[in-house]
Amino acid sequence: MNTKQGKFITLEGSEGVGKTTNVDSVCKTLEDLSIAYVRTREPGGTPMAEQLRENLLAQWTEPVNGLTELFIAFAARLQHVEGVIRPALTAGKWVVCDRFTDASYAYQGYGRGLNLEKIAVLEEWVHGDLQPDLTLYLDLDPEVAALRIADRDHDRMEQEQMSFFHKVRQGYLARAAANSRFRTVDASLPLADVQQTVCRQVKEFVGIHMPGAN
Ligand code: Z5A
Repeated sequence: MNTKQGKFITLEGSEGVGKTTNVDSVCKTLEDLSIAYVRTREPGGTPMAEQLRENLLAQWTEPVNGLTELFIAFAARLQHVEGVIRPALTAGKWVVCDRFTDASYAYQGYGRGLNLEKIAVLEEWVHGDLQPDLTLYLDLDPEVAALRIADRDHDRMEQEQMSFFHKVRQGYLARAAANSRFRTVDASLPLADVQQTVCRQVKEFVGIHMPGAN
């Protein structure tokens, strides 16, 4: 049963769009409003889920099946939802999460071409009663995003072809168009502008759900 009291905010987008940077902005906004929150990420958020993340992103000498990626993501998610997200929300804290199930649809569904209905079955099974309340989707041309992280070491997923990341972006745009909890942010703007938009979106959301907090 879902007994959550806090609110669940997720940030989504392809690699290098600025999710981690803007999670900082969301957390700062909540702090300024004296709202208690837990910051976390996917895959990850618990010791076991972090280890599953390493498996997902590691270089392997064997081909990695998209379905294997999906099962790893959902195994990590189950640990994360039950061990961190649900307890925090039940305790009245807000949760700010860098990626969640929309990433499975975008990367494994649209990117790898897995059946979206089968992903929906896993979603229902693992956290059917628990969905984000607000999803900030940072939209950016993957070629521009790649330039932003060009000087970093690239993990297995980041070494995919550019065509893969274009499919991922199309997936996110499709989900953003279909779900009212999404707010799409133009991540091609200068960082200060993106942060201002993110901060405004969070404040608007807080204004609706905690009118006294602003
Ligand atoms: N994955 C999956 O396949 N299935 C799933 O279900 C889930 C995940 C949950 C790990 O994600 C991988 O897991 C990911 C999808 C897969 N694979 N890939 N590829 P991750 O979130 O940990 O990894 P990431 O997407 O690669 O994150 P990142 O590289 O850390 O990027 P980011 O967080 O979006 O960006 P950033 O670090 O905040 O910013 C990058 C740089 O750009 C940095 O220098 C910033 O200062 C700069 N920046 C940020 N914003 C701006 C603007 N507006 N202008 C200019 N420069 C900027």
